Amino acid sequence: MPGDLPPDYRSGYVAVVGKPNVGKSTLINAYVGQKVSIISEKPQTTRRRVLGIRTTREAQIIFVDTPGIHHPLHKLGEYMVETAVRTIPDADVVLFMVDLSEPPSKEDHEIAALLQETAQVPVILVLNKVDLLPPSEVNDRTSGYFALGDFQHRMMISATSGDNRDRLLSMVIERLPHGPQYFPADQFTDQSERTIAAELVREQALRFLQQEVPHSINVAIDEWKRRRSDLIYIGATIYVEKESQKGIVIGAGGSMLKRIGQAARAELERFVGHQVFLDLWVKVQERWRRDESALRYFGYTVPKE
Ligand SMILES: Nc1nc2c(ncn2[C@@H]2O[C@H](COP(=O)(O)OP(=O)(O)OP(=O)(O)O)[C@@H](O)[C@H]2O)c(=O)[nH]1
Ligand SMILES: [Mg+2]
Repeated sequence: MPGDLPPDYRSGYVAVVGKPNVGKSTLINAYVGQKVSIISEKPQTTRRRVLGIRTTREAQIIFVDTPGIHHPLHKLGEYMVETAVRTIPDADVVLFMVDLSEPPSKEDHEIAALLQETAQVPVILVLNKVDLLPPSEVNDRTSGYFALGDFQHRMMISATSGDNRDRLLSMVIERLPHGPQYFPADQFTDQSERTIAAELVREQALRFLQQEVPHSINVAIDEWKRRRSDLIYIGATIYVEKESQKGIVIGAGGSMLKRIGQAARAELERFVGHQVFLDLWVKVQERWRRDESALRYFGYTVPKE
C-alpha cells in the first residue's frame, strides 16, 4: 500500500544507455527477475524503450531499457537512436554501459561525449562482462574506459554471472530521489502481453537466422485467443523485407520456420504459464525499415514533442 511507505522511500527512472550488444537488456532482466526485453548475441536487438520495474521495501527502481546507440543506416535505426537519446534528459540516474571484453570504440567515445553534454543527473559508468576479461588485463582495459570522460561513479560488473550486481543496485538506489511508487508493486513492465509475445518470437528469429535477415524481421501478433482454460492460440506474422528472405525464414521444407516456431512456443508457454498453439506466417513488406508509413504501421514512431 502506498500509504504504508516509509518517508525515506526512493523512486525514479534509471536510463540504461550504451552502444549495441553491451548487455543493457541482460542487466535489466536480471534486476527485474523477468524477461521484459529480449536478448541476443547480435547487435541492435532492442528497438524500443522498455520499462523494467523493480519494487522493493526501500525503493521502486524503474529501469529504462534503450536501443543501442549507433550510426543508423535506415529510418528504423534513426528511430532507435532517437528513442535512446531521448531517455537521457528524463532520467533520475543514467547507467552508461560498456563492454569490457573489447577496447573502447568510437561509439563509446561519442556516447560519453553526449552524456557529458546532456546528462544533468548522476551518470554511473558500468563496465560489463568482466567475466570475459583475464585478470591481468583488467587494469589496462579499465583505464581505457576511464579515459572516456569524467565519470565519478563507476562499477565493474558481470550482468550474467552476477558479480557486483547488488552493489550496483545499491549505488543506484542511493542516488534516486525520495518519492512514491509510480507503478503498482506487482507491475514489472509497461509492455503489453502481445508486445512481449511478438518480441519472444523475434528473439528466436534472431537466434537462428544469420547476417542481415534477423535484422530485417518484424513480428506482429494477429490473434490471441483462449481456446481452453489451459490453451492459448497465438497467430503471428513474421515480416521480412524481400522475397529471398522469406525463403530463408521458411527454410527447406519449412524447416527453419519450424525451428523458430518450436523455440518461440516454449518461450511463450513459459511466459503465459499455459500451453500455447503458435501459428506462424511469413510475409514480405518491401524495405519496411526505410519506409516511414510501414514504420508507423508497426508502431516505430517517435511522439511529437
Ligand atoms: N559473458 C558475458 N556476456 C554477457 C554479459 N552481459 C550480457 N552478455 C551477452 O551479451 C550479448 C548482448 O546482450 P544484450 O543484453 O542483448 O545487449 P544489449 O546491450 O541490450 O544490446 P542491444 O539491445 O542490441 O543494444 C548477449 O549474448 C548476452 O548474453 C556478461 O556480463 N558477460
Ligand atoms: Mg537490448
